Amino acid sequence: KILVIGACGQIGTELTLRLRQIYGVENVIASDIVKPDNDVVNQGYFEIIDALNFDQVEYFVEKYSIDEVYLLSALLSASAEKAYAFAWDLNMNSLFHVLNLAKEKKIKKIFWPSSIAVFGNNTPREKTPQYTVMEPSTVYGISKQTGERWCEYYHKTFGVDVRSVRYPGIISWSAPPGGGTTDYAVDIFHSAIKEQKYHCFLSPETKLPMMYIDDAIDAAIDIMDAPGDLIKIRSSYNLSAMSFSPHEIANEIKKHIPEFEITYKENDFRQTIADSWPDSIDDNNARTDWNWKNKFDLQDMTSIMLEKLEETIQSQILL
Ligand code: VAH
Repeated sequence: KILVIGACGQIGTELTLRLRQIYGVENVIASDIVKPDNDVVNQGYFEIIDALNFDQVEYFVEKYSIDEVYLLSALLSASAEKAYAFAWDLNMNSLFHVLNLAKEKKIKKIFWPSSIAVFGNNTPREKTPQYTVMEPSTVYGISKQTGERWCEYYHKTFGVDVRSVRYPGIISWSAPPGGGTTDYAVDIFHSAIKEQKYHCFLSPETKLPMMYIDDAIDAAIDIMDAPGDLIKIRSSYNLSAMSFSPHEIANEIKKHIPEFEITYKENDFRQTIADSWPDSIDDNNARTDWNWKNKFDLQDMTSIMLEKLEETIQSQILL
């Protein structure tokens, strides 16, 4: 049985639906701190769990005889800067609760996402290596780097089978943007369809590593399905799919919506966050160890996002 904690977030939403397709609805329990009216809640088991409440997590792990936990609850980069003490508490202690349940042998396997936010201003920006300088300057990045250290420690010291990947910015259409710096690349599609224009909070040449959601979900499931002895890195694996700037994604959108216009906001606090992150990532270890490969590039993603959002917005208008 699988428990998804944070199942209503950007990754959790699509991950839960895909896990139910693969393993059966009855074998995937979704949970979050809120209970929205969506497919995750309405199409299978759902429980309200506060990831910070150890007793609650332990209760549902035992109630459903959970074997694997996908822990996705966290405050993302921009939100975490506005509530740093809570972000540290949520991002770290939710991880400790799940690591400790595994240490006590109450769960067998954990997936926990890290991020390119673990890299900082002194990290090499192009094709950032798996092993390099890591001086994160954001609350979110500090919590992800620390979390990686604890994942590796619990694996080495207590034999906990925890697996992790460093996600780039993730682009998806089914869940609303969740307070990330890279979420401009989600917002831009909504605005392009609704208003044929977008006021971007990052500057035109801000190049960032990005990934379409289907590749992100594949990575989580593939690393969890891989035989344990292939997972040689127990901090977190670099992952890469594509890199683009606001200028480049705007030009790709214009191929579909010629009248689309982009303007740029100056001095947004998220520019400082984005400037501290790499331009591109070397993910050779993940490709070698457990056969990771991305399938979607900027062109694929843009046409899918516009098509899916067009449908969604049209259906909402009809409702
Ligand atoms: C954020 N989407 O923007 C997340 C991600 C690399 C960025 O961690 O905070």
